[in-house]
Amino acid sequence: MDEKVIQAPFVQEMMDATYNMWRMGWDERNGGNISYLLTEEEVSSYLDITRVLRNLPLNFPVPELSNKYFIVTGSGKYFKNVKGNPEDCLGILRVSELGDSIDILWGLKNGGNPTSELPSHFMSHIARLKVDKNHRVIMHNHATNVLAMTFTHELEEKSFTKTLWQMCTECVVVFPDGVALLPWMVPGTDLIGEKTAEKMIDYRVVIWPQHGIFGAGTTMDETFGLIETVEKAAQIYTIIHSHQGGVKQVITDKDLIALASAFGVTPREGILQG
Ligand code: 2HA
Ligand code: ZN
Repeated sequence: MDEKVIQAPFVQEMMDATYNMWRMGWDERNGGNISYLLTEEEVSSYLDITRVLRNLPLNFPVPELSNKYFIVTGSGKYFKNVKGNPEDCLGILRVSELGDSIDILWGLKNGGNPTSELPSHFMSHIARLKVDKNHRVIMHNHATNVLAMTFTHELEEKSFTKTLWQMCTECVVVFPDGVALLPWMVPGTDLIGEKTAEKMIDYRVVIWPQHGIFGAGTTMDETFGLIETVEKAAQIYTIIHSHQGGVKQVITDKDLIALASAFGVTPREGILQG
């Protein structure tokens, strides 16, 4: 039975995504976490959904997610190791009817718990589902250059977004809504979950200064690609700002407006002039 679960496309996607994120250097040690909303049909094709292994209480009730299924990374698990040991590092769970506990249906085999960032993940899923019925994935990691840029760039959403849009031609097309920023906060808490989710109503990217990035999307590829694109822009920013010669030319506001128009996206208001 468990062999069958490991063959499930959604388990394979978690194994590939975590490995790729580690390979990119974004998930040192146990850094990073992913949660992926699944349908009952998907889960029941691979698993007996009436067989509950464990029930864990939630101290932040999520009645909005009542009876919803997720596959999540485990607390303290190393992304490097997920591919080799998915049943230990991942868990498939169902939120209870009242939204005050979760049933573990598969995985987290050695008594593990879901990601320490579960409040941020669950609250962000609730926020994204309000604005996007196809929403499915929340992904967090410690993307190196995004983190670096939160030391060297002012922490203001509009100017941070504009700088990212200016770094690579495709950025405004990939994230026309821009990026949101929180103040530095203690991770793993309900409070950072609430603040992240408030931003997720309007944004698919939320940056935690000096910590990392949260991305939301409808598929694993799209969410990974979103974070990858923000990270690439932040890398360009860091490279050019450590270059002695400085910046000689930029993508202008006029260029970005022409680009958005050519690709049929609407950049968030109040960032570009012209
Ligand atoms: O250790 O990334 O934010 C997992 C994390 C916490
Ligand atoms: Zn983190």
